[in-house]
Amino acid sequence: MPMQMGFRWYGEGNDQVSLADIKQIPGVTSIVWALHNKQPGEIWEKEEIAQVQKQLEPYGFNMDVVESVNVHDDIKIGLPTRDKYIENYIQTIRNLKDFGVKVICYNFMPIFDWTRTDLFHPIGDGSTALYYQKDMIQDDPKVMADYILKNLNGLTFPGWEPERMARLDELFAAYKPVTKEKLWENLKYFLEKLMPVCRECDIKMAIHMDDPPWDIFGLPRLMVDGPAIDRFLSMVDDPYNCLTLCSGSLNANPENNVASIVRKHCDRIAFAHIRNVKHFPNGDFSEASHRECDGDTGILDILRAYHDCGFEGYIRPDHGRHLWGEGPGTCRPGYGLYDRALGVMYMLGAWDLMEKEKAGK
Ligand code: DNO
Repeated sequence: MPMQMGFRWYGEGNDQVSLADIKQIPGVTSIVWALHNKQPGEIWEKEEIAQVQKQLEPYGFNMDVVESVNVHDDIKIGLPTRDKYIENYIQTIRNLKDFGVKVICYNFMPIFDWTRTDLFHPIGDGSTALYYQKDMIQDDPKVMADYILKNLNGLTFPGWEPERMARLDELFAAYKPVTKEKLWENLKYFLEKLMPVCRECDIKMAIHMDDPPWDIFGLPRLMVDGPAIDRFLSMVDDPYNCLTLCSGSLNANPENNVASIVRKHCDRIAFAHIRNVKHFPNGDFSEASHRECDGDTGILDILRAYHDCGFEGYIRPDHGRHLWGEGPGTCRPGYGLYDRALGVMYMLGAWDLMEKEKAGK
């Protein structure tokens, strides 16, 4: 199977980008989807999945990749109630199998998903991008949660469910005993329960990198660098225990060389996110266009590594800048139409050229 190009879509009525728009981007075959109205821990029912299938069908997109089936906090904390939520997760996997789903992207970050301090930061060319100002992430997580929720303009955002954000004190107290080692144990417990079902259903679990890849607000984060990835893959050494290798999440730490991780673990990367990041000397970073020279992530080296390794998984452009009238209220932070479409073309341009070279043409 050749590499498949995907595009993230948040669903009918929940995304300003339409499937008809996406259809006009050359080369996109997979819609990266989710049931965004679902709370972590709930079963995704077949009738609900069938509705998405019905929406995608006329456009000929496949629904092979789900991003994300979110993991309930009780599983991450390791509470006795986790078994009930793992059972629900397993039922969701079984239901997804009936629709041909091949990859489930998820994350194991305590409380928060990705974290930024400015969702629409001007980057100098008239566009805006997601931005992380290091010294703003110190004390009160509530200030940040309020800011993010306000800027989502009522759209759902996985990992930032208002219901969970309203219980932040309670959540922080529950995570208190969860050390980094405990979190590793809880991740292992979760995956070991899932693996037999994944094998039976032929669905790969693909963990997303932690974003940013370091502890925040005193909460431990696991998927932060090469050694952590090595540990994760050998901890549950199963071909269905895979990675969503997110170049931008990892490279927020400039020490992380994503291309070398691709070369080492390509067979366990089920899903590739391509995002470019520009670093500043004080530890701040800004997201950038996919073009290699606009950031520091080494996008072409990464694409070359995937190509050299014969990558046959799914790939998608990740966060883009907000362009040509996109901004607060008119597009989801990081998920406008235009820059991600440009990202697809950049990636396919590089890929097509490498294919041609390989074929000796
Ligand atoms: C951010 C995304 C993440 C990702 C989840 C996976 O834009 O990369 O929200 O979908 O962490 O569970």
